[in-house]
Amino acid sequence: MKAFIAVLFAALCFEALNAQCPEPDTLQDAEGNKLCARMFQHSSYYYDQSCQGKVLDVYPGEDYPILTWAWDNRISSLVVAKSCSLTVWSRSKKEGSKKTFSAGIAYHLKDVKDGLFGDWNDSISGYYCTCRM
Ligand SMILES: [Ca+2]
Repeated sequence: MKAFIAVLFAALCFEALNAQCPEPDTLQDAEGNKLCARMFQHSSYYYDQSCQGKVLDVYPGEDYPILTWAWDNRISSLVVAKSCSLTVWSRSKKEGSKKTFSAGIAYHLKDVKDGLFGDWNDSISGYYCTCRM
């Protein structure tokens, strides 16, 4: 089981070849399966390069209250697929602040406020993603 998780994790960890954020209407994985969301390690000042670094593919119905160390507090941009919504938490086990993103592109999580002074850049520690069928 551990080996399987390691392989799966490696597969999910490819780097974005094209830093342009994918379109919510056509979001799919490398094999053509429908995704619920895709999250990225880095963003950029330039909108057309704002989905950079490591890529985390999120499938419909995925519920991860605890992120691995490789992703905890690292996500800087994300795309939510059409008809889907992604709920994130700022602390693991669905604690801390909570925010729901509907279909669309969040180019800069730095610009998404969390309370009065905080923002969501490098702040996501858990997520749940769901799509209307
Ligand atoms: Ca980051």
